[in-house]
Amino acid sequence: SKPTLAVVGATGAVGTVMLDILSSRPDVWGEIRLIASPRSAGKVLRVRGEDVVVQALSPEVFDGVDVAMFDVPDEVSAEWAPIAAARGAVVVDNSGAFRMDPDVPLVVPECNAEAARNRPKGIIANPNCTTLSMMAAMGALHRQYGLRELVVASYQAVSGAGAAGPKRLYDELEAVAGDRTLGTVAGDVRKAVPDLADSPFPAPMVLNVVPWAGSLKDDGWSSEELKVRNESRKILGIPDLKVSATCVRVPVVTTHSLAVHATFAEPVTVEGARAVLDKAPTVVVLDDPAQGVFPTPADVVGTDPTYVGRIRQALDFPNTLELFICGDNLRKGAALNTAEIAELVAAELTG
Ligand code: 2RA
Repeated sequence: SKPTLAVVGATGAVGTVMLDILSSRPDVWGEIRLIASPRSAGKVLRVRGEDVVVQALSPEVFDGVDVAMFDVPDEVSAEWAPIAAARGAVVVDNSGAFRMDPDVPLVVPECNAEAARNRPKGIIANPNCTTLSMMAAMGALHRQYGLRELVVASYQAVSGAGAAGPKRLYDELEAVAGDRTLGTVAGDVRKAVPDLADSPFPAPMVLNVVPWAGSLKDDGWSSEELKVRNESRKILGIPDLKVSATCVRVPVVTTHSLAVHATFAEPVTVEGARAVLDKAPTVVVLDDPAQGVFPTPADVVGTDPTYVGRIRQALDFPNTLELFICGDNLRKGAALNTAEIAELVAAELTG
């Protein structure tokens, strides 16, 4: 019989996209159980064209569950993923709680699908959306040329901060709409938007870019920047990969972008890289600047592939490519990759 799936955090920003994804992918699941905090219990959500009542998170709710996807804050996953695993579910967790645990595989099916089978804790981690948005493309290039160094600047969408992110951006857009003087005097945008104390962001997002995402770690690094480094190394299986990232939030609702400077062991050419990326099933090359063709969030949001454009051989750096990569942070960056991992487990369970 088909395995039972639990979706924990069904009402959140990623959970909402997950229900859409589960409704449109080949259906490998028997029962789908929707789970959320007691506050959201009793809500009715639609999945696969059917109404499903959301149940409150409890140990018993995992009884009979084969695979449990978690899209909840780190501390909720840290507490509840082991409870679900102890009740027999394989957990696919999209929080940061377990990603760097040596006993938890961190999986991107295009890069390391086989790692999902080795899960001593019954938990598989899904990467952070910033790293994940470039992995399908970087994995393909790594297999061909041998990746050695990665220097990345991110351009992250506000929905990476959860449902409060887009709400804040739309509120700020309303506050500045119609004033054609804004953005001309230092501090004028800050004065025009609602109180920043109520924002998930530390500066205005509208008419601005903000060089900050995540929380402050040692020596001035942000948690997002360290995740790009640590997670890229683990997913690609290159423990000594040199990585340096600067993570920036931009006024985009959904779809993260990354400017990538990637150095390889082998000589690279633009034509060769394009051929490698063209062959990668989930990567789409959009690269014809003469015709205005390159990936932009507004043009690719809501779709599944990883888009790559602006492919150049770095003029002053041997064996190095410059790339611009876009990926929907809620789909491949979160819900879609989680669903793909869960499907790997479902295939394994049903033999
Ligand atoms: C962000 N990467 O964009 C984070 C979400 N986990 O804020």
